[in-house]
Amino acid sequence: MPTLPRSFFAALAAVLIFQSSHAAESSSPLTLWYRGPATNWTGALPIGNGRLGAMIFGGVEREHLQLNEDTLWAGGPYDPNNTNALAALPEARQLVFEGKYDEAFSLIASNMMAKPVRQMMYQTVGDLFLTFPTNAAIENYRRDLDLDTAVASVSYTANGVTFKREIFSSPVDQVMVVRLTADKRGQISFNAGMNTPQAATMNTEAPDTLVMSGVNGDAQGIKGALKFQARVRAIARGGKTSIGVSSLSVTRADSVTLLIAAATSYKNYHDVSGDPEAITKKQIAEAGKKSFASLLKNHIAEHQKLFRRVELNLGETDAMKLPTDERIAHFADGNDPQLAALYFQFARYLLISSSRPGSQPANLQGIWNDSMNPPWGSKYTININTEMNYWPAEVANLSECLEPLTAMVMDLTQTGARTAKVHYNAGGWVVHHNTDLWRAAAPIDGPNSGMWPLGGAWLCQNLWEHYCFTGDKKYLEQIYPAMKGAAQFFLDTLIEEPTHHWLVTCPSLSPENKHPDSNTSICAGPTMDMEILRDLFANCINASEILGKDKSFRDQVRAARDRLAPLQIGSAGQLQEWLKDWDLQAKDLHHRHVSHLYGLYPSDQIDFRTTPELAAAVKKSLEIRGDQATGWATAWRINLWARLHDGDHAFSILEFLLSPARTYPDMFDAHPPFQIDGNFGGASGIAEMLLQSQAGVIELLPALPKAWPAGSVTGLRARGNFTVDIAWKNGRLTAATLHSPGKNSCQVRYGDKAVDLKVKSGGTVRLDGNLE
Ligand code: FUC
Repeated sequence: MPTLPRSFFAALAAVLIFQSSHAAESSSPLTLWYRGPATNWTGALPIGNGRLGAMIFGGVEREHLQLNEDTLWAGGPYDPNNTNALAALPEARQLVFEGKYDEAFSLIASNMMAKPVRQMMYQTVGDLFLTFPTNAAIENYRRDLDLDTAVASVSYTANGVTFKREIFSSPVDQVMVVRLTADKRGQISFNAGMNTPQAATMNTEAPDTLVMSGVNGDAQGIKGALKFQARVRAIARGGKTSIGVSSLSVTRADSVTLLIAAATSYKNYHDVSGDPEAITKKQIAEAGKKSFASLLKNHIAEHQKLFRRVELNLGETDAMKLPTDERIAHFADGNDPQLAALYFQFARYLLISSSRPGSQPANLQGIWNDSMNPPWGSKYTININTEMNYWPAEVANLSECLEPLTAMVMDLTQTGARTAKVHYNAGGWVVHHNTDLWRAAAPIDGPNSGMWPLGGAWLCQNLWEHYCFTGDKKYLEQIYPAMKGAAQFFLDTLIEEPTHHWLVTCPSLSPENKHPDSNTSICAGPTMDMEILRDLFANCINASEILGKDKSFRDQVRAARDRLAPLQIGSAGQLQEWLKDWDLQAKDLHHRHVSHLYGLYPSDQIDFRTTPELAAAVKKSLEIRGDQATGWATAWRINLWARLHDGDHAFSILEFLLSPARTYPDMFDAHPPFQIDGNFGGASGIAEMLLQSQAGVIELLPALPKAWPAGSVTGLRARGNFTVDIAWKNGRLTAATLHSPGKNSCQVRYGDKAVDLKVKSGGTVRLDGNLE
């Protein structure tokens, strides 16, 4: 047992006991449910196993599953680097330092952007339609998604027969499963067919299989290089199964299990030699050997291993009896605290379903996209969006879900090394504000968003956080070369600005915000760049010390860190977004990006207690920016207000995020349009209200809003390898439990009381609410 100060034992009786409130009841609090089929895509319900996903519409006469596979993107391996860029770099820098921003913009636009100037997009596989011969009156329709089992269901009664569909995407068997049953025999009849906007052919294979075989398309002059295949096999009990040229029908079966597989020839960003036919055939054959019951059991067990780690109870009211879309419409009226808990758990469900070891990272839409040309290509935008996708990964106890992001960063160290060389003649590696399946790293779209070389450095921060939460030294060894390479690029490219002789990035920008001195965002040394580099450099110094290597590199990094431009407070008392005090004259005072506030969240350079002046400046900046923005930008503001310890303000922004303006009926975040980052940022915001662990302190209920007077949470994670359970009543902490697997220590804080804990060996420490 760990040693505790005596005061902690005073009221040790208050032990937390949490009942599993979400067992298998039909209307469990962890269920999204609806009284009718989805009328459009953002009403349909998402399932996924990290890689293979579907949106389920739940129609009675026609079921529609819109299908995705996370490696089906346009194009093929390509090198977007622009060999003209390097020659233009010195002049671009000089123009920026002379304040000739518009001229710098033109030079960058014509010489320094990627070729092609846009990246490849993520695309749909297509659709599976099941058409049922129903024209009877329907009763008792219900469509739902149980987050605890990761199973979507549809049920209704027609002609006195109750029909049920259960649908899931199994991370174990790598297929999607649709189970159709009825409470009377011989009632299941349907036709199945697939559609796709891709270049593909539809075939059947006797006796029971539909096959879609296709190739992906060209984009921006980059040739499509992927083959893909989707297969649907019907396994019926009773009745008759037959195939046509491109469709399949089942008549009068007692029950049917459909197995759906999809794969592409993508192996990695430079190898597309996979065999999707062999892969999907094998997946269907293997799954076909198992009973539905065992497929379901495997699926649920694997899902719950991750999902059940965290339970959140914010209070329950009668509003829970309403369908989810009605609850979203009324959340801002108050009195539905459980909807915030459901939103939090939905984000955890989405991360588990869109990012598992071996899959691609969650993109702008996770893995769910019905288009060939989705908004922003449904890519990886890394000037906020992809990083935000992973904000809840550690605190919400889904550490494993980070693995695809780590793997992508490892790829980017290779493609980004070439971009560093070609565009900057620098060592290390660099990625600008976007990347795609092919790990393109050069600046895209246009100078105002693309000329930002910090994307890779920011991604390294997500990886470093994984180490901070887990203390996993092996992982640190794995990612250290990526961190070092990211830092090396900046050691080679930081440049002294003429006024104060600080080291700055140039050319760069404060993500997507135009400054007043021109019609562009191009500038030198924006605050966010300095903050990200201060973190990256500090992490490299720490890591090299922990791993006992690279002393001279460490010294170089330390020297550069000391010369970065400092944080500055501007004339309105705000945290300056740029080197110059431009904030109040900026083109858009309410701009969605709050990049310069990175220092407060996700970073801990600015802290409510240790740097109160800077925290006050952040507050001022937030007040100027306003509370309402796009989905992800609204979510970011929640995290920031939570870090300012203003729970009521954070909650009022959450009310907006959880309103129909920013949340679709299926609970997907509305940028608008749909973008998944808001779901993830919203969830991390809720966690930040209940638990924070930056700056070496574990803080309990730092920003508890009045709207959640009583509740409990178990299984949240804190930096330093702690798992934390907290309970509260009447707005006051009643008890907390900290678990740690090994020798450990930390400072725990609640309000203005703090205490140091020393954990001699792994175990559990229970605290009551009276920290003294
Ligand atoms: C950034 C944001 C946009 C959008 C896009 C995908 O560029 O500024 O709002 O989220 O990414």
